[in-house]
Amino acid sequence: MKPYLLAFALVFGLFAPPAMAQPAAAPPPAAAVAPAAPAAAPPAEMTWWEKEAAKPYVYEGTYWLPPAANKDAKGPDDLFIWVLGMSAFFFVAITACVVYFVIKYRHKPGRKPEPSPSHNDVLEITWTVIPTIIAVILFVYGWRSYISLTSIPETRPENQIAVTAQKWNWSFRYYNGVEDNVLHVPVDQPVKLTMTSTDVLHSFFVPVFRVKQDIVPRRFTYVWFWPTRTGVYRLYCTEYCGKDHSLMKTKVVVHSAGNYERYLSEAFGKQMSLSGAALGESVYKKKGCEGCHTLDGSVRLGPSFKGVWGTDVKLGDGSSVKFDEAYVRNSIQAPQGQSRPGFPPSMPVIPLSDKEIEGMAEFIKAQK
Ligand code: HEC
Ligand SMILES: [Cu+2]
Repeated sequence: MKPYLLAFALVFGLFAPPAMAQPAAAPPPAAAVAPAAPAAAPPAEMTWWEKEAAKPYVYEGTYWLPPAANKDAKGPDDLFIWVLGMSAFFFVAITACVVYFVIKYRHKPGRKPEPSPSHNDVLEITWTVIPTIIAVILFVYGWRSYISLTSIPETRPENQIAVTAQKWNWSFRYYNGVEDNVLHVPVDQPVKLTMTSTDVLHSFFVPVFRVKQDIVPRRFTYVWFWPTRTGVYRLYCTEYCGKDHSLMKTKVVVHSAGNYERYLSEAFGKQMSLSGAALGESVYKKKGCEGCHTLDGSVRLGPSFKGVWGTDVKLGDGSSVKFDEAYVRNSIQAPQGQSRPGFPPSMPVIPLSDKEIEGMAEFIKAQK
């Protein structure tokens, strides 16, 4: 670490407030007595696991990493403290020597500079042997935690979760077909993630678990952890993956014993019961369409779905086509087949079932 960064870390790390300041409560509106605006449509009923995920984070942000909630986090934590402590020690020691020598040997009238010694065996052996020992200790520590991070224990099928990262969305798929944007895991059991990307490099990072792993298109990478505490924690993408990289974040919900199984079976029931526009909406949110297609008319990577149903769509080859069920199906199954001018050919092939495609068409039809 560069000395100035370390100084920064020490100053801000030690004096940062324990939690990010919450915005002050908004003052009551001046026209509090005026009749309330017409109430918006009541929000759809939340399931218990959605309410669980909507709870506040167990740890709010500070400069430091939050306390670990993974059985295997001691290695990386010890190493971090070691490196930080050593950097702090050498930073202070070297700076003190520099200041001392600058003052002691400064130029004075009548004092002649002395030639530097050309050779000093004791000194040279010392400054080779001590750093070598330090480097070897760090290597052994690092190697040990690397081995444990990459030795994935046997887990039951329920705890093996498939992760798809895409611009700019996370999708978690469980063994029974349940899909979610929030990662649900059980406490006190090893969990294994098998991850891939549909587009560019992404990276999975959950600070409380102290695990970070790149996600690579057309390849699978793995990560595992053993949650030790229930609650809601942050999950980030830590690979710069384009314009909305900073929004590519979600949550991990660590469930207490039994609740995870309840989530799997009830979410499965809910998913199977969806059809039509409700299924389309769920696909829109869970399969990453939301990352590129808005519902409010604004353009992200792809065209918005607002008010497009039944219109004539101008295609790149000059022809035009009606926005109907067939166009939706073609756009999803062969995204580059009927491409539109002004949009990059960046729509990925996202496999959807016939029922999901029909639901998607219903959902787009409903965006007036
Ligand atoms: C990475 C960005 C991206 C994602 C994710 C994405 N799309 Fe697209 N989509 C595009 C782009 C860009 C176009 C327009 C270019 C083209 O037609 O080839 C498009 C076009 C479409 C069209 C035609 C719309 C029109 O106005 O012409 C439909 C329908 C569509 N996408 C549906 C979906 C669905 C459903 C999903 C989710 C399962 C999805 N898209 C996910 C980028 C994306
Ligand atoms: Cu990303």
